[in-house]
Amino acid sequence: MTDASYEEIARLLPAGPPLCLTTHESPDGDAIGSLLGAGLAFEAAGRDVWLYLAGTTPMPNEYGFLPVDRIQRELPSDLEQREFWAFDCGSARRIGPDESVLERPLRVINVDHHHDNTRFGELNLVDPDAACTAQIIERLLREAGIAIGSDVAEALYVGLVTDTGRFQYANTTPEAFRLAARLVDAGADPARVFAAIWETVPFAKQRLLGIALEHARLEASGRLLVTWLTRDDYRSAGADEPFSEGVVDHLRAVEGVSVAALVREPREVDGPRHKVSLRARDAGVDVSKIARGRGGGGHVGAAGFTSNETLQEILAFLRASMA
Ligand SMILES: [Mn+2]
Repeated sequence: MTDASYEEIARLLPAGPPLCLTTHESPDGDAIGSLLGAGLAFEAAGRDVWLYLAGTTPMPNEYGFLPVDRIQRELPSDLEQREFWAFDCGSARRIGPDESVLERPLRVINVDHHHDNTRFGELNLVDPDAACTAQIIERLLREAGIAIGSDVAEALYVGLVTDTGRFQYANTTPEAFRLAARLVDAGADPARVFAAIWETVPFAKQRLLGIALEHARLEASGRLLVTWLTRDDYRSAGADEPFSEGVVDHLRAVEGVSVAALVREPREVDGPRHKVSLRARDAGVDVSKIARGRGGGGHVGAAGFTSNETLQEILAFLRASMA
């Protein structure tokens, strides 16, 4: 368990053993963009690359314009001969339910920007100042002298534009804008990315949002806005599991709210009973701390946890966390 520098990790890139790259379950734009951006760049540099995502949850359809068909849902049969790189995973649990996977590869390299990263790799490059994991990857590629093609640039741009809330969140630093400029120079198309991600919303996803807004209620004197989605809600909206991504951001926009929470039933009946997403708006509340109180984690402003508690028990916990 060592903290590595950019230079040390960049040195591993030009040549080495076959790789298995992965990211977290229920992947967001930074997860998918980082996995594909790194995968395509490493491959173009001559590396043997297997891209892996645990679980069977369908990929969010808004990222379908990226080459997501490159991502395998099974581990490679020769995992023992591969180096395993995890992107955007704050802990080993984020990779998937079976943490013993990490015992099989040659070694594990953990590349992430979550401030509460557990350093589960043999080498850990954790940069909480990076707006997104894609930013860390772009810097690694530059330091390794690996050129960024337009496919890589567009995947990394997706990580940047989604994790910064389209350049609106507090992590939108001058470096985030400089990175955007470099990626657009390298061939990323912001208008195409915007249209693909934000103007292709399935009607069922808007219906699910409608149900979530209808359930929403203010707690803790209006500082907490919480809602929930059951499996029946997904069914009645005709929605797939990833369709709830973004719901919690709509809640956060409500006047006076400092924490927004979505409690939802996952599709798999054999897993945890609930998944909880948290967003904070004011700097005074660290939602990753609330999430850690139930074994989860994340960023100060965006975090989550899974729970076997009932909805009522989770609501009571969240209310108490706001006290
Ligand atoms: Mn991220």
